[in-house]
Amino acid sequence: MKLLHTSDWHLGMSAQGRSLEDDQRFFLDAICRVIEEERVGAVLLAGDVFDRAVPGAAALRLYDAAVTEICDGLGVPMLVVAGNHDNAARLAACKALLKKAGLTVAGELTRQPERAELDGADVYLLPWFTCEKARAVFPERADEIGSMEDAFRVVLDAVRADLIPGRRHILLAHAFVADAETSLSDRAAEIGRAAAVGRGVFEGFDYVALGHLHGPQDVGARIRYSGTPMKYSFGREENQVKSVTVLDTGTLERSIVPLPALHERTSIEGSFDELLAGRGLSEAQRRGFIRARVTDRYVGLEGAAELFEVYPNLLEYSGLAYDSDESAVTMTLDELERQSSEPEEIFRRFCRDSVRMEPDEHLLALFREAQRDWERGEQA
Ligand SMILES: [Mn+2]
Repeated sequence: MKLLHTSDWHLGMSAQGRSLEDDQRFFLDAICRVIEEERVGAVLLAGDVFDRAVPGAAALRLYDAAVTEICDGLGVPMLVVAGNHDNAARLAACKALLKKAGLTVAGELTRQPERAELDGADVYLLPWFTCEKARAVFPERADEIGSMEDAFRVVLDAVRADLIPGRRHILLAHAFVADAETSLSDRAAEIGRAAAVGRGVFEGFDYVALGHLHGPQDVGARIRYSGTPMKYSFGREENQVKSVTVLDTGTLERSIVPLPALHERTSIEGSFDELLAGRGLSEAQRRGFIRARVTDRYVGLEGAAELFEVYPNLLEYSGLAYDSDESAVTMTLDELERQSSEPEEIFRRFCRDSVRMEPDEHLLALFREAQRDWERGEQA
């Protein structure tokens, strides 16, 4: 049987205030096509289904549509564990009913994790948990639990004691394994380095399907992060090929199936004019999510508007600081006072010195309008 391993959907995540709903629907559709084309027998979702504990309506609609299509439309069972971004109780609501419909959800840690018996393979569902939770669930071994590593050993000892010989043993979990590579969007992971566990805790399993880290990677011969289905940050994630992992439970061979993206993610850097020329980028990159760093001037709203003309999905931009050392004001107070009868000239000098650009007619018109408003206010 083939299992599709995915994780960290982060439904409801936005990018700089911009909804990613279309992007997320795009990868969900792509995952459904992989399930059909690869004749997948079950889908494993390793946590961080949602981006927040209380997902918004749009995120819930995406989840609803995706699991309905997978479990009901395609008739493929789905196994889901809660991640640290999910609210365990909410995710596992109506779990007994959902299980009958093909959706098995593990929300909170229990003494004996849920086992899903598939054709020739047993999948154990281990949701994200804390040391505190592990101590509460295993009070008789609470003294042994001083770190996440200890907690995993205790929790997985209980699973190992229950493995059925002759079957494939697959673990579905949300965890931070030490020495794995992190991305900018692994917010919780970066902060929680102390919560990392060694790969040794997973002894005894034929395959460990992990979620938590956003870059697809193996962290051992049988331990893998599928990574997110889309790029959620600039930087390291820009160069990752996002994918799902398809595991054959008979041969334990895996194939990595790349997922298409609605928007590429690209960081660009150069002078304002260079960036406006947009050279060196493919059309898909130019129309994708862009982080622009302007090296020769301040980028105000005017400059941003020009960049948006070239990069319709510009998410972040930065330029020289408005009040950086490099943009020292060259006018003394005396000079200012002498010139105070000519506000427009002061404004021009301000633009040249602080913002390093000559104000164009449009900007000057706005300045005059503001000046008129101010004068009217003074008289009133
Ligand atoms: Mn995550």
